[in-house]
Formats: sequence, structure tokens, C-alpha cells
Amino acid sequence: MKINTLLSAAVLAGASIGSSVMAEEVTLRGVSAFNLGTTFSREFNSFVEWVNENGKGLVQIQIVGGPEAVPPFELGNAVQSGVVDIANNTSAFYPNLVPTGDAIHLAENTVQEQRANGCYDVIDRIHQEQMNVKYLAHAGDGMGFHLYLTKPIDGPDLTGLTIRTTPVYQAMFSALGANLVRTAPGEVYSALERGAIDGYGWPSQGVLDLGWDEQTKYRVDPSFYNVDVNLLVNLDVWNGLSDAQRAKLEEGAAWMESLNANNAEINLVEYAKQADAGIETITFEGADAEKWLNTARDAGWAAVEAVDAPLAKELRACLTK
Ligand code: 173
Repeated sequence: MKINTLLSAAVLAGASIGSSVMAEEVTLRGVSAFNLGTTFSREFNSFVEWVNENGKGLVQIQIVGGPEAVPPFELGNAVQSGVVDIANNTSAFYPNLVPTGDAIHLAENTVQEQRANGCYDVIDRIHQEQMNVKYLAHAGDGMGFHLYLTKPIDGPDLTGLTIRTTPVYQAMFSALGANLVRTAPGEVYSALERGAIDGYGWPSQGVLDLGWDEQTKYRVDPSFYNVDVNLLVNLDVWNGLSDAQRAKLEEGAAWMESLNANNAEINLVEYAKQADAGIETITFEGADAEKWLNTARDAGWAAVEAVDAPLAKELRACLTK
């Protein structure tokens, strides 16, 4: 009797230890909103390499593709529904799902600071509640956005210009008088070539990736905002992982976020490449620079406030200095 009880206890203990030690390795299917091999898939790719190296036997990621696999403006829905397990995406491509996501690019602090002051938790919570995703990691800190043009301007007045936009630039450029056309990155080259647009909003990095330098004459400085490119994990998938699998992904996320510190240096390399490609710089100074940056900030926050004033207030308090 005693022996039997001991034996079965041992078997049960063994079985349960065995099952936790030998938990199945999980492979997540990932898609990027940006072409693989280009700037805004860079950190995602590094993250996947890190996980596949450090998560052996636990968790792996298979990159399924880029915008050719899932159109960029549909990727948010795909990770929400679980068609995709993990997405590399910017909040500007899923405003339908997280309408206050625009606040993320208005941040004046880093994701490390946001993790320390609780702002990361607020952004994660709204992603979980509104989009059914875990906001796992954030790339883009230290990189701003610019206006790029095919014709010169002599001040912060965009009246009469037709500019390619996403929600990032919408409030600012329309406050400065531009006509706006919203397109995915994949349509920018042909819109420039056809003369359908006089310019486009884009970060400091990546202009040469898809050959836009051939169609671009000017970059307007200074840059504004802070790029956000985020790793989002379907929440049902996230909740179905073991503690060890989640911890490994979070370790990789922190490692990926540490790469943001490289952006200041990469920006300078990119500006040099743009100059070599013949892109001239139009630099606003004094009152013009002030109007440019104040309009960016004020119109940007007004747009978030119009969506959800209390949440905008909460986010502004922890995203700005
Ligand atoms: O211009 C864009 O397509 C855009 O909004 C964006 C956001 C983050 C990184 C790159 C582009």
C-alpha cells in the first residue's frame, strides 16, 4: 500500500517535472509591415535572430514575410485575429484599432524611461484592451521624421503642396496648409514618379531603401517626433505561452530596445548618404523652426486629445518632459 502510494506520487511528480522541462518548443509566425532587408525591419530581424539563438528548445520565430505577405495597413487586423502571431508594425498603420497610438510618436523620452515611469504599461494596456495584442517591444527612439520634397519651400507653409502622409504627419502638415494623400510606403516611388505628390513624410533613415532618392530633391530640417516601430504579439498566443517563454521574449525585447541607442549615429550616416545622392537640405531656423516644431507638437497632441482627452492627458504626462 505504502509503496504503491509512494510510487504513484513519484510517477506523478516525475510526469509533472518532465512535462514542464520538456514543454514543446513554440514557433511564432512573424510578419513585418516593412520590406524585409530594409531599415524598419532591421531591429525586428535582429530580435528574431536573438530569439532563435537564445530561445532554442523554448521559443523560435519564423519570419513569414513583409508587405507582400500582408498589406501594411491590414497587418494590425492580422495580428489582432491571430492570422499572424507577431507583427513588426508602426502605430500609424493601425489607427483604426488603437486611435490614440499617435501619442507614441509624440514621446520625448525613451522606451527605457517609459518602462521605468509606468508609461509603457499604459501603452501596453491600451494595446491589450483595444487590439488584443501584447505591446512587446519598441524600436525607433532617437530617430525623427522629416518632410522630403521635389520642389523647394522657403518657410513652414505647405499651402498648394500635395504631400504623401500617414497619421504621423497628418495633423501637422494639414495645419500648415498641405493637401494630403495617404499611402503605404510601397506606393511612394510611383506617386513621386508620376508627379502625383510634391513630397512625403518619412523618418531620417530609409529614404534610399526603395530608391526614393532618385525622385527627391530636398529634405526639410529640423526633424520632428520620435519614430515608433513596435513588436506586437497576438494576446491569446502571448497568454498561451509558458512563463519561461514569455520571459525569454521579454529579455529579447529589452536587448532589441538597447539597440535604439545606435540611432543617433546611424542618422548621421543616412544624412551623408542622402547628400551623396543629391538631396539638398532646407533648414528652418529661428521663428520658422519654432513654428515648424510647435505646430508638430501642438497639432499632434490636439489630434490625440480629440480622440480621448483623459487618455491623452495621461499619456502626455508620462511621454513628455
Ligand atoms: O511614413 C510612414 O509610412 C510612417 O508613418 C512610418 C512610421 C514609422 C517608420 C517608418 C514610417
